Amino acid sequence: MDGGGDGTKRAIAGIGRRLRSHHDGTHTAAMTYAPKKSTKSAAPKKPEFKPSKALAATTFLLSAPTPQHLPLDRGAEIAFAGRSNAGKSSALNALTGQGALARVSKTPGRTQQLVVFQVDEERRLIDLPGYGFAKVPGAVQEVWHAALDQYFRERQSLSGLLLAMDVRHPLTEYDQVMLAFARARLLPVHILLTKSDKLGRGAATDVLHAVRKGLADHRAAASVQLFSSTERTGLDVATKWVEERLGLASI
Ligand SMILES: Nc1nc2c(ncn2[C@@H]2O[C@H](COP(=O)(O)OP(=O)(O)OP(=O)(O)O)[C@@H](O)[C@H]2O)c(=O)[nH]1
Ligand SMILES: [Mg+2]
Repeated sequence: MDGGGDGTKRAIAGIGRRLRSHHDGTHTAAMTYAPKKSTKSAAPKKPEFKPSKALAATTFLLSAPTPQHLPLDRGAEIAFAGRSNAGKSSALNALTGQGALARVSKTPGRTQQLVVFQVDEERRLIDLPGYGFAKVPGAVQEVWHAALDQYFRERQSLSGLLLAMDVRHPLTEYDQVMLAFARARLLPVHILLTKSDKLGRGAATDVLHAVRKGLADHRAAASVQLFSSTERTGLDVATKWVEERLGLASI
């Protein structure tokens, strides 16, 4: 069985390679990544986290099957995007301090619509369906990509993209498509390297640095952090970013 160390080296080599291949217009398969050895004793204690008052007030508003069904395009919203099963809905729940606000599932591809949560009358969080799930039929994926494309091009109130990537599978081909969408409209991006509890601290930090370097090498402007919904780590930094993008920081 592979240990975390070998897996990390392979992963880091893969990040540069995949960013290069994306720029060449060629595509490579998503890498797989070895889980950490089960050295449970190294697990850090769960830090105390109190969600911000504003985010704690978030409520479910509606599920939109297409961008046309979204609420009025005014105020500010943050989209939570990422590969299927990356931990988008879990991150949304962790940030709002509400365990069951967005639906979390072991079955990839569960969030099928644009699920809208209202922070207040002028601010929203949008839980987007995950992409890249092989069992979703090609035709459905195409419709979905067209919808995403439209959403990113036309949505004026979209103020930031929170991109969730499993720390064991960062910067997949679809993630790079999302980064390209964001770059095309100069949309600020913050990357959560999710499920960081699945790797040892050293291995997770190596991935963090490699992703940062990979993005810088390709002038893809995005902030990046390690994040774990289950261990509740990285929540302060992520909250700050969300609040700044929603214009809540100075309130
Ligand atoms: N260990 C660990 N598991 C997590 C974490 N975050 C999410 N998970 C698990 O990963 C699975 C998928 O989580 P979701 O939050 O539903 O992922 P999603 O990106 O919203 O998935 P889709 O809506 O299907 O695209 C669930 O079984 C979660 O419990 C984390 O930080 N650590
Ligand atoms: Mg989801």
